[in-house]
Amino acid sequence: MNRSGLPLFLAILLLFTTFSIAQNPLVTNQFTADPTARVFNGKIYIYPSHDVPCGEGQGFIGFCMPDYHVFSSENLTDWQDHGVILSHNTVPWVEPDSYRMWAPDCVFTNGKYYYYFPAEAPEKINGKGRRIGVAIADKPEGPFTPEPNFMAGIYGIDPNVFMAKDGKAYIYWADSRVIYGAQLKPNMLELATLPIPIKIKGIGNGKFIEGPFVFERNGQYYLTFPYIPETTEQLVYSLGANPLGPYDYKGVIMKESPIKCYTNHQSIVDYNGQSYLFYHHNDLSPKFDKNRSIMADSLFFNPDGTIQEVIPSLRGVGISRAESQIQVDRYSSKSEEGVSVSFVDSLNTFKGWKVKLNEKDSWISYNKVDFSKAGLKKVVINEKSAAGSNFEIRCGGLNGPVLAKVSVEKSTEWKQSEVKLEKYLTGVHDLFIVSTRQTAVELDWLMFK
Ligand code: FUB
Repeated sequence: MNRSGLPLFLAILLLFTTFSIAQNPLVTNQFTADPTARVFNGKIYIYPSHDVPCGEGQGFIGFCMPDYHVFSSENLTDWQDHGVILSHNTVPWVEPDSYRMWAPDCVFTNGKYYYYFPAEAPEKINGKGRRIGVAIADKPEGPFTPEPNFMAGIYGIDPNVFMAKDGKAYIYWADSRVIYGAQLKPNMLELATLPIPIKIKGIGNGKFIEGPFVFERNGQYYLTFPYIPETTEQLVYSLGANPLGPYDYKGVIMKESPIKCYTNHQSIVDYNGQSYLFYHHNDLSPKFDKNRSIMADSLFFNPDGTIQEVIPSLRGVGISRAESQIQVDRYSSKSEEGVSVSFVDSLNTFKGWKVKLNEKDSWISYNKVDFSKAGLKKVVINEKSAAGSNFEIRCGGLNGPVLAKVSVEKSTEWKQSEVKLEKYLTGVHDLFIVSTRQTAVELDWLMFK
């Protein structure tokens, strides 16, 4: 390629990247938050917000959110980043460089995709210009054209739009610790009713509420939202007989973040027969919780419609292809003792994690690896061990058949070793990696070929 073609080529690459990631977090090359997942045309689309590290004097209390990307996938493993769809500097009514593009949503109706996003307007009320705009597209990934002005009658953040089965559309948002709701006109751009605060009976005296997400299931309406009972946000839900309430508080969907992320933010969708919770924690930035990362885990309803608590996992929901780099540090389960996970490079967390098996018989498992590609006869492992070590890859259980016996040479540098498989597999299997020597070994990824 000649030199003049290179910048354009790179720009296109950066705009539309595809990546394969079956684990949590779902995006590891940038920070993402507030994931609203939607199913359009048989694909799952995620509309998150986008955190960036703040420059001098930028943003609001550490949040710097300049623009929005859209991600899509057909299998929850292969994702496409469709690039930036809106920025604080491209929407006519948004204050330039305000860095307050909070949690968005997108719905399909009237043959169009309506994208709702909160941002900062230059005109302030009590020092804040929290308004909600709409942008419209013919395709779920855009291009989106923003309306020239924000929506009249709404002051707040975190819009969520619920399309009821009877064709009515409702919009919800949060302001000053209250969730508001109103019906939308069929044009999807104006309120048809005056906003009302949504009544949530039995919620208690928690400190904060934001991020509404409403859906309907078996005739019941679910109002889900992040709620702070004491220190950081839990994801909770309430049930009601009408979209605008009143709702009855029902309980916790996900407890406070184990790594103390102050915010969380949820959406719940059904995709190919399974319900999923999309949420965020700050896994790629454990020391600074305003640089967040979106995650997904399976969600289950009880027969009476109540929701089972979701425990955040590293493993996530995607099926890993055996021939892809399998990030075993995002394990499904592990031995009680002897396993530790840390960043490969703590100065660049986007390089991901590694797992260390510290002693003999320590183990991790990694579920759902798809061996349907023919001819996989070897495994390549990115590994290191200062003293040298041994481990086995077993299949289906801790004491399952041995797939490979790996002997790791002494090295303080990462090395890739290639080992012949003892057994060839087809179908989807759970892997167990078990240390067979007392000395420690570190693993970054493994890949079958
Ligand atoms: O991402 C910024 C804000 O944090 C969102 O608008 C809230 O829901 C919370 O996640």
